[in-house]
Amino acid sequence: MPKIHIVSNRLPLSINKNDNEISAVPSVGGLATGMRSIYKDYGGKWIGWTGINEEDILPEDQGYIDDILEKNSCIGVSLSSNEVTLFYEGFSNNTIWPLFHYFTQYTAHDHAAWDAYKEVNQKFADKALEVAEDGDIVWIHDYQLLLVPEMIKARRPSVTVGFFLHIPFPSFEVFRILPWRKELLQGVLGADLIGFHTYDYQRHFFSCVRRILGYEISFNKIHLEDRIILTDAFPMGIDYEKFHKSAIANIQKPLNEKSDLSKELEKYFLLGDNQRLVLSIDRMDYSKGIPNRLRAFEMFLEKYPEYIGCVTMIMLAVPSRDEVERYIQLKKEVDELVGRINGRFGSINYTPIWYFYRSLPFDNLIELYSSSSVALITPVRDGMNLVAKEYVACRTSNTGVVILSEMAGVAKEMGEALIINPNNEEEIAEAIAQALKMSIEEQQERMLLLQDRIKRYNVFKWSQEFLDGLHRIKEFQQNFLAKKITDKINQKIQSQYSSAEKRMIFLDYDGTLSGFKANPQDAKPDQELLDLLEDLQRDPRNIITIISGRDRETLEKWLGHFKVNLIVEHGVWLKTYGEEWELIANVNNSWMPQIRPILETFVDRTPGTNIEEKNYSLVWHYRKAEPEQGELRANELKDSLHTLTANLDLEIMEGNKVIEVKSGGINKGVAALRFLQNKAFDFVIAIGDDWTDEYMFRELGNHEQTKDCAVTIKVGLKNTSAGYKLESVGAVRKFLKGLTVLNTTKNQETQEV
Ligand code: GDG
Repeated sequence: MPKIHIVSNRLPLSINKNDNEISAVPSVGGLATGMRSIYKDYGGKWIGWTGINEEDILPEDQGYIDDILEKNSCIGVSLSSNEVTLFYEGFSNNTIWPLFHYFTQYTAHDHAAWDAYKEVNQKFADKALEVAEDGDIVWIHDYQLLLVPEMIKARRPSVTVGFFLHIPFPSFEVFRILPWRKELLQGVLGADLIGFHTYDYQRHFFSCVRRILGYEISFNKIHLEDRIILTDAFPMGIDYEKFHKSAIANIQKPLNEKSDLSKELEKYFLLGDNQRLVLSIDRMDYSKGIPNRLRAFEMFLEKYPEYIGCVTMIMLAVPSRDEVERYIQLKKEVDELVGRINGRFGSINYTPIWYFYRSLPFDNLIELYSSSSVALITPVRDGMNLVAKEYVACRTSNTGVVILSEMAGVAKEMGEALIINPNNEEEIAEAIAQALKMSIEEQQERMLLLQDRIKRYNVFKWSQEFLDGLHRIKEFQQNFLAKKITDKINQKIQSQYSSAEKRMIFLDYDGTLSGFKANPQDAKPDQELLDLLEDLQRDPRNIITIISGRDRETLEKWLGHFKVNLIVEHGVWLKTYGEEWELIANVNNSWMPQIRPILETFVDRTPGTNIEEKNYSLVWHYRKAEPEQGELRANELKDSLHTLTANLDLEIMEGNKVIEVKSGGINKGVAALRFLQNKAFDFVIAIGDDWTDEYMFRELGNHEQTKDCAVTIKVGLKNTSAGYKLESVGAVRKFLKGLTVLNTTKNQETQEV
């Protein structure tokens, strides 16, 4: 059974060193809870940083730490204090964190931090590679480790790699700001499955992948050069039962077992029937919208003075990154606001805000969730926000109201909450009043729906769905690779090739022999390709035909000096080497004046697009257009053309970022057969990458003369009627090179004989 390994910045246990004493405490966070059962059940390891700087570990501590790690199936990544500063506090928390939460003004661009990020990501990857064997699954978590998927995939492609991002993925306009945007995207794309909390984050990611790297995306799959990968939204859940049962146990606790906090809360409720608590829990972070929340609460007390004295906000702010200037400033602002509000509305027996700047034990957390009438959750950005779900799980009476920022991922799943814009303080103030006035029936109606959903899609279901996604994409990849040319198949083709006396080699040009370029003229043959064609044509048994959608002039200019035949404009023109161009079929171009204006309107409305006029076809190119708009317009154009061309005997062809209109009845298949007619070839190879080549694959595969001796090869991973697949232009060149080597060997042998 394949093992499942987890990689995250921190391990599921916290190793601390206080007064030279080492201690370890299991983490209680959602990630640790969700993953703990998985990696242990599947015999895997958890790879992460122990939390102690390398320099602080004495040689005598090491054995003890190793022991703890070993017992918990963990592998520690050791980091120096400098690495922690640059990789963790630096690039992770000073660059990615603010940028991904839309705080562009806080985003640092520091080269030393980026270098450290790369080096430390490599350290994590190396540790994972020490344990991950062929066929294992490695599941990597979060923004600190964006480069690890690619680092693992490059060294061990047989490992299935999953990646989950716990924070938002920002829109293209924000992500593009990063100087290292390409590297980060390439890094994550090493994964086979990439998971986000919401479809919005996934959508933003797609947009960045399309615009920055130019990869094609269909539904939720991304087509890389040599792989297809899957992305999906998996909203993370909580261990619902744990929270729910703890809340029940809390109610049933005998007085002598109650915590001090619990006793204080009971005293508070004894003050009167109207006493209500509004709860706020977060890390002290600028993304959490704490000042807005406080100002909104102030506005609420101002507008609804009847609540002064009986509504109290409990604010738990857990210290975080508290040595960083920005966080010190935030803390100062929050302290001042709390002081101002308490000073303004407080009295001897009323403190409007109970403010805790510390972390509380789990049991206290449950007590707060259980006792509060309202959960006030107003982050300005939040990947998910588990506090909202935990509050719902603890509401054993099915009452209570959640006020939720629309900027938190969790808002997508909690439509029954009161959804607010965190920047609209007035709206938040109104929502607090609405929540406090809401009837018990309405509260229960909303709460039951929330509970039902959150209970069902819990953290275990979440992790299981992610793993199912990984299996799904693996299966899909395997099916897709079913036609891949393996070493064994390659040997078979080579032996057929070697024994053939007269071979025809059909080669498409763009996307087959040469990669796509933004400007089509830049795809002219490079030296490697020229050498390759030179080697292929040298063998007198080979006849090479370049079969392309390009125009006559370009191909003749680029390749006319070789001993090759040319078929251009998808089969309109044909040129046997040494002879004149001939028209294959009776085509006309009288339709062009009718169709050209339509294409022109699309050019006018879609920046970055242009029209190419060939002798017998018109082509609308949209490779340089903004990708989503390009796709949208391409669909529109196809629609318009289909209606208009119905009576004109035209064909509308969709190539790679092109829509081409040409006279009907001509295609690469018809043209290829024309070339083969009455000629005794005993071996045919046809290689092409887009659907215009499918005509050729089909004709060669079905035709009496060729069906037994044609090897048809599709470049790329899409469905095809070709017999085989090669993943990229590089692979095509390597494959052909392999054939030319056979030429040389055979020729040498002949000479030696
Ligand atoms: C990321 C994303 C995403 C809080 N105070 C105390 C305490 N907590 C616990 C809560 C909750 C967790 O911390 C906070 O969860 P969040 O979801 O709000 O945020 P993070 O885990 O910091 O960060 C976030 C999450 O990953 C999961 O993908 O939701 O958007 O930023 O579980 O209960 N726990 C204890 N004492 C406290 O004082 N014991």
